[in-house]
Amino acid sequence: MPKIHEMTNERVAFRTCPLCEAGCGLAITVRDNEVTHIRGDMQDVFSKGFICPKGSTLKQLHYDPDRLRHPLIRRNGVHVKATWDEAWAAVDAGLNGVIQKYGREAIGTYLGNPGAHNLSSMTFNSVLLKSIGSRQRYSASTVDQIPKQVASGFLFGSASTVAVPDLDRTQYLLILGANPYASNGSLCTAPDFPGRLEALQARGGKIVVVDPRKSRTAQQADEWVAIRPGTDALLLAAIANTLAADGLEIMHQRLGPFLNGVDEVVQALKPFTPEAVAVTTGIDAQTIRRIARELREASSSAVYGRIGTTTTAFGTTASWLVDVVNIFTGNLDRVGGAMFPLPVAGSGNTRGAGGSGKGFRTGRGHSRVSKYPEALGEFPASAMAEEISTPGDGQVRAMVVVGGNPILSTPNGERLAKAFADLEFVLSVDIYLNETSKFADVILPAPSSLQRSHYDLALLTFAVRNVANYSEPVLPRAENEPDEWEILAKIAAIASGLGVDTPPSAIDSQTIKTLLENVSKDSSSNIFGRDCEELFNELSSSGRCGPDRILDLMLRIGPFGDGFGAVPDGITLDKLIASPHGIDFGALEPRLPNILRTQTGKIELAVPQLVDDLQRLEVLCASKIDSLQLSLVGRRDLRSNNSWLHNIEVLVKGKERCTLQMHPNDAVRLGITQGSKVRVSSRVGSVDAPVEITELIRSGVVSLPHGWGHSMQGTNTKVASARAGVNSNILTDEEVLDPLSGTSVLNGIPVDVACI
Ligand SMILES: Nc1nc2c(c(=O)[nH]1)N[C@H]1C(S)=C(S)[C@@H](COP(=O)(O)OP(=O)(O)OC[C@H]3O[C@@H](n4cnc5c(=O)[nH]c(N)nc54)[C@H](O)[C@@H]3O)O[C@H]1N2
Ligand SMILES: Nc1nc2c(c(=O)[nH]1)N[C@H]1C(S)=C(S)[C@@H](COP(=O)(O)OP(=O)(O)OC[C@H]3O[C@@H](n4cnc5c(=O)[nH]c(N)nc54)[C@H](O)[C@@H]3O)O[C@H]1N2
Ligand code: SF4
Ligand SMILES: [Mo]
Repeated sequence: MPKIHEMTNERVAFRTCPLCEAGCGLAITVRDNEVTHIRGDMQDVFSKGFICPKGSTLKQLHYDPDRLRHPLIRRNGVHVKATWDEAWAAVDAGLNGVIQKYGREAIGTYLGNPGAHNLSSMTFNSVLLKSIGSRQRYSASTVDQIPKQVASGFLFGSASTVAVPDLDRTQYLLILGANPYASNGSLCTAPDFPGRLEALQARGGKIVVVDPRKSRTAQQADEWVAIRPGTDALLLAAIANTLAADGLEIMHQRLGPFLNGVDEVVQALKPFTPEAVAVTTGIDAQTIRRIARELREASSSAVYGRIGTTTTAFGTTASWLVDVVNIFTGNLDRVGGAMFPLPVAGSGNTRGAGGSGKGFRTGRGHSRVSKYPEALGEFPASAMAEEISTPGDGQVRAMVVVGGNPILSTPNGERLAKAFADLEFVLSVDIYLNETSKFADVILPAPSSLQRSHYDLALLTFAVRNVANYSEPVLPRAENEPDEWEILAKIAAIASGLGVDTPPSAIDSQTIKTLLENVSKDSSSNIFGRDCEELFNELSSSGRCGPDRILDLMLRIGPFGDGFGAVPDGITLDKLIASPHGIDFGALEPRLPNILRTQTGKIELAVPQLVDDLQRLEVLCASKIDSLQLSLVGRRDLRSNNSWLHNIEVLVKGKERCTLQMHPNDAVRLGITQGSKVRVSSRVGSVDAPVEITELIRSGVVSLPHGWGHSMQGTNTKVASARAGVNSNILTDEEVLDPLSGTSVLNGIPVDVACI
């Protein structure tokens, strides 16, 4: 419980920061229910006091006058305040109106990034999707990490089984397309990622960073490899090719019994010699060979790829090859290598008997217009605009957007904005009136993150230690202000036809009862055969409901859980609450073969989709390079977070961040001078941005961050609009995707730059 100093009515509450994947512990001082300051929680078992400049701004975010506290309804083109009853009536009329006219397929959904950091969304988004009952599902995944999940799904049998670098113990780390000094890490949950990298170097280890930009991480690294954008799959193929040519004895010794398809992959990688890929990647053959040998000879090594590898035309293949290299060096599932977390709650790979399973598939359906295959139950975000604009059966006529800003976050923002303007009904669950929610007929405001409980159900499944950390709400909600899960449950009730008067609690009880029934039927579960009614009563006896009750269940049936008494010293939510700085369940341990869910019970190295894609990769390898063609990549800034922290003055003040970085050679060639404004044009659009000439980027490459472009009419984010920047996704092309995962190509966009 928060510590209360009775005399001053001051308390310190502990809470995990929900802004990025690092999940740092915060110590929040509250006086008379007002937050006075926020600092790092020195006792947090994982972050140990570390925070970045964003962590303390949960306070500014909470008090931001532009943050929505009431529903808004659009009347005659203008958003006006509404009561919750009015808003629910409008949601009912809007959603059910479209369902009656066109059927359920006419309702599309976009689930945005903050949902991955939000216990309400993690427990109720799936309920919402089910009740809407449409296959028109979109999310931030297809502009982000889904290639890694598809590759992992094929290899290990489950898309949640992602190997993470064992940061605290590895002696050699090859990072491709990630800049944790800015992002604080992704698909590798590690608070104070920079500190962990510095510790790696301090213990004599080596870090190599592959990035077209000399990012802050590349500057700190022992070596920077300035790759040509979009060619990481080639580099990785050549590293794997070298390892295979040198001999795979260590791999066979350590991983032999778990592997299927090694020979096939080795054969398919034959064309990708270091010499063959050198020109296209821009990396000489000698360097590639040396890195391959360093990876093999290091006492432990791990390869880690992120946004710069996933959001490219070969995102899935590059992600697969990351693990092929980890396997070929014998470092998969090994201390100091790439390891599998054992999540305390909520992971698909801790359920069931383990060792084998149903395996993983994509393409269980195709999108209506471009016939893109489904992956993880969704279609590419890039297909949203055409699905909205193309007439015919199944055309999307309404969108439900939860915590997302796709107009700024997904390709061809201008086309998508036009499509959104044409929709018959848009519902947004958001905290701002911004570039996407401005299209909404109804905006339902989620409470501030300080007003709700927190547990990182998603991100802790990718953590470099097995950790659990729960936070209680720091501040109370206003009377009648629903929690976000209640909003989601109520939309679910309305969409499933239960009527606008159905209370969220009805959906909640049904959800947890279904969960209990499913788990108690699983013979490998620690509550197999138990009486569901009894367990339901036990879970509810504390008065708990909603996400907290679901979390309690997930903890108790998890690998460290108490199994409702079956394991007396096991974990429960009560025990976690009694440890406000979190509980550390230790360093990662090997999990093969139990973690596998492939049909064969082996790691499937040579899944046909992946091996076949190497032919497409050969075409890239042979493609002619136009040395005058500039290539656009993105970047992140420590003081920004995707599209939505730009309304916080302390984060955006100072030098302009939305600049086009360019190498001096290119600037001279194009007659461009420092600070001048240039027009950047691609196949789909153009934007004007100030130039920042810097040696910290490979020549031929330019970089613009995403998430900016706050100058649209009809929004209400005053601070952000005053420093609007430009939307880099006006330049990204919705027609260019990674075919295996449907992920948009956000890096390596051909662009022209000219003075204006
Ligand atoms: N060009 C380019 N584009 C990119 C990327 C890139 O690298 N380059 N990165 C991509 C990646 S990795 C991602 S994850 C996406 C992110 O893109 P989105 O999924 O669109 O997410 P955000 O931009 O973070 O927008 C979050 C929205 O949620 C709202 N919000 C914030 N907190 C809450 C909350 O607690 N509840 C609710 N309901 N709403 C909330 C915000 O106001 C905002 O409208 O962008 C992608 N787009
Ligand atoms: N401060 C801050 N932190 C964030 C976010 C944020 O917006 N701001 N967003 C969060 C989210 S949603 C995510 S998904 C993570 C992402 O976390 P990271 O993946 O670490 O994201 P970035 O910092 O964009 O780093 C990507 C790097 O890839 C490089 N790159 C671009 N193209 C290529 C290429 O073709 N090959 C290679 N090898 N490199 C390339 C870019 O120059 C850049 O340095 O960050 C999270 N954390
Ligand atoms: S690194 Fe991420 S989790 Fe930690 S304080 Fe900063 S924004 Fe929050
Ligand atoms: Mo992301």
